[in-house]
Amino acid sequence: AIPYNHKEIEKKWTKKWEEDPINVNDGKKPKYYCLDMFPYPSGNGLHVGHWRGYVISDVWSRYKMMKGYYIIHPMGWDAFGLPAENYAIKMGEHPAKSTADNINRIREQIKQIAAVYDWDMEVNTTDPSFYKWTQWIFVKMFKAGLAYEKEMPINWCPSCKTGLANEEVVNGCCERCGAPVTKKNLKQWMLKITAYADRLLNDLDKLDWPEKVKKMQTDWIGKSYGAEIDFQVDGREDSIRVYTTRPDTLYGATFMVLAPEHAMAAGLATAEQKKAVDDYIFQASMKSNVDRLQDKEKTGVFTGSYAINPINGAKIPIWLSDYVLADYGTGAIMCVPAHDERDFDFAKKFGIPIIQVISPDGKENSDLKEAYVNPGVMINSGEFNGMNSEEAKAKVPDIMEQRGLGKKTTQYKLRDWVFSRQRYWGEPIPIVHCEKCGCVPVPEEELPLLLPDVESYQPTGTGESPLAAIDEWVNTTCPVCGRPAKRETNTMPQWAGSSWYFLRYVDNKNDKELVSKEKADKYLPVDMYIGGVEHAVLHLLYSRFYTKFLYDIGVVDFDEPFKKLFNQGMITGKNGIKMSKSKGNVVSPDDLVRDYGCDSLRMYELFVGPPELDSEWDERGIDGVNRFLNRFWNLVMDNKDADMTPTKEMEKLRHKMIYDITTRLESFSLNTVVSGFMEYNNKMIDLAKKNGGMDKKTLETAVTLLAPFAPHICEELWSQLGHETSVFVDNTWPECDESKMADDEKEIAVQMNGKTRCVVTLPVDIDKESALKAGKEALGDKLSGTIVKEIYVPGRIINIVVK
Ligand code: ANZ
Ligand code: ZN
Repeated sequence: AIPYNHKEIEKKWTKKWEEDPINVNDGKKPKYYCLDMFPYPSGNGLHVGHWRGYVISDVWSRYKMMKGYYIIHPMGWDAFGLPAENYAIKMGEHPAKSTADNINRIREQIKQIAAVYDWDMEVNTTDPSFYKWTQWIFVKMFKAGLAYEKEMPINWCPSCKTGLANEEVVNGCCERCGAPVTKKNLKQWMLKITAYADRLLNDLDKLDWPEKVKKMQTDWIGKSYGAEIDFQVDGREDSIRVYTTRPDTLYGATFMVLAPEHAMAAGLATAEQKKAVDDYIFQASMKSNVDRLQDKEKTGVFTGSYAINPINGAKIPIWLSDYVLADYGTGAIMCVPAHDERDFDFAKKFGIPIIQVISPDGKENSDLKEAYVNPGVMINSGEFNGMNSEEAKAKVPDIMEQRGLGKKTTQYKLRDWVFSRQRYWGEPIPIVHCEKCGCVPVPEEELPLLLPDVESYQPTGTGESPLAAIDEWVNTTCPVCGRPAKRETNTMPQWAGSSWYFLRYVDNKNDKELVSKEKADKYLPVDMYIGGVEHAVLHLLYSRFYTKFLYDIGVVDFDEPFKKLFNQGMITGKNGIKMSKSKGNVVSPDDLVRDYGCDSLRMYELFVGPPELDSEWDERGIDGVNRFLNRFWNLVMDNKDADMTPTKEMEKLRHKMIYDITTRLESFSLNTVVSGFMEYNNKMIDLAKKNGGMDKKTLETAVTLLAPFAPHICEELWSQLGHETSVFVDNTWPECDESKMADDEKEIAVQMNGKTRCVVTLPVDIDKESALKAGKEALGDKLSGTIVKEIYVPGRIINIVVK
């Protein structure tokens, strides 16, 4: 037979697919949108690690295609932003040129993967026809009050010379370059993502995403509940309202403290305490807030009055102290010395009782050396005893609310998004500053506001972008009043384009709308999104925010962009070290494609390990995959004309193979799909040997199942099997008949008086009488004495009881 020649085959089918695309939209098929996180066109090109995600998404796309879907499977470029600009500066080239060169090179490299991308849908975030809409969204947000300017100390990377969003600071360092981040006071454009905090949190429930990513977003949004609780003053009608983030500790409140400026402070003083209280209030008024918070030694004065703890009726002393600020919360607090450091110090100093109400192990510590601030088990807390403190934290405010003694409060960790970058290579923020009219958006019909050409695109480090140096660009007229005005010179962060690019693919040439209603309804949203986990709180949160905004203004009809998410693990170099040019451990796919072929590399990318985990690249392994493809090739070629009727064994193997491959594929266990193919290939080779051939249906089934993984070789074998059309067209994913998978014979233990003596192989549907007869025959000479009972447990045991 002809040997497997990957070079010829791959060349032949690449050409055929180009002439005759396999993913056709006939208008009748349902759509399936499978999206890759689009790459930065960096100067380093693709390595075998980049391949992995693209292979996973392509296998999934082809599988869905064979299940009858029209696939939306696009590719594009996230080309603005720091990496591209830093690269351009390093190479001494204009970023526009180096970006375009990189895109052209990487596009060719991606084509080697043979993924079914629809290149007609390509987008590039730096293309004016694309960033016109990035700017348009900003203008819409501005008009909706969601984009605003604010002077504030922001995260500043001294090395990248630009401001950063909170999400871009990792452990105090710049997410891009690793330099320690400092603070800088600058006027910033902010996006009010906090207005969407609740929706971003609640709608996570709708998503079929890895729990790990949902948890990261939940923690980042960081919604927490506190409470305001009323404490009645003992012997009086009025009460003092406190603000607390720890309502779970209410049983442990052994005193109260009011800020000296609190409106009720002076009035709480009893006759004996009046002088001391007035003195303290006067002294406190001389100190600044900063001094007050930094004072190590706590000071304070007892008012002489008491309050009633609303949960247990305890009478607790009311103090004044300057560690409570007047302008935060309600200016009054309940003090829980066992669980708050400041309260602990205060209680120790003034001899106030300390009652522990939360314990790590449920046991009380009679000699607390410091406040225990962590969650734990409730103790000394009446009806809450034994409960987890986090649960009590939610319950106490409810109870207070029901009794009319307070209310729940909410706060978030999420902050508004710092959206200005003091860099050249980004979308200009389409705002004009007018002395009379303030911030005026560039009129929508004048978009895109083109990024002007500059001579020097190096960051200035002054807090202004290089655009500020181009007078003829900066100086303009106000779109409202026509007077001289100045353009905003900051640019948008890299995340601006990537927050919505997936919407544009399906209508990338539309110059009237971001995406037409018709196309959005037909092809969006994304059904499956595949990419690395490193984007969990940046891109994946921003995209959800943008989509919700576009939903609110009626651009799209859905408010979540990505129904399902799969995060692939990284391919690393030896010892788990990340592949990078600087470490010199980058493995290029080019040589591997040349030596083994695209199909072998695709399968090996999946074979290296579970797709969701990081896997070390070991180049030698690709041999094994290549050998498998050779053996499979020979099996099909040797038997394609055998004209065999399938034996029962062949039938069974075929259905089991469909079942195993499909269930493993459905659960994304792609490495075990590849090993499954290897096992079934060996079984088929054995069967063919035993029977002098292999039936055509089994061979066709195997070729069909393997096609999403190794498309070229399967196309060739499919045509060798006599088909005129592609294995992906007019062919469907095989169905498995589970009844045909069942074994029709089974091994059954034969016992005498309950002890196993031998084993017989019997048909599964054998009747009782024949089973017992076969069992007795199998026992033969071992059977002695008089039979008193004969037992048959179908499919399991035969037991002959003798005396
Ligand atoms: C009881 C309690 C028990 C508290 C416990 C903490 C730990 P953040 O997270 O910063 O909002 N607090 C409230 N208002 C204050 C004010 N005006 N000046 C000084 N401290 C004030 O902190 C809220 C917590 O700080 C509140 O929760 C309150 O003390 C205190 F084991 O209430 B806590
Ligand atoms: Zn104006």
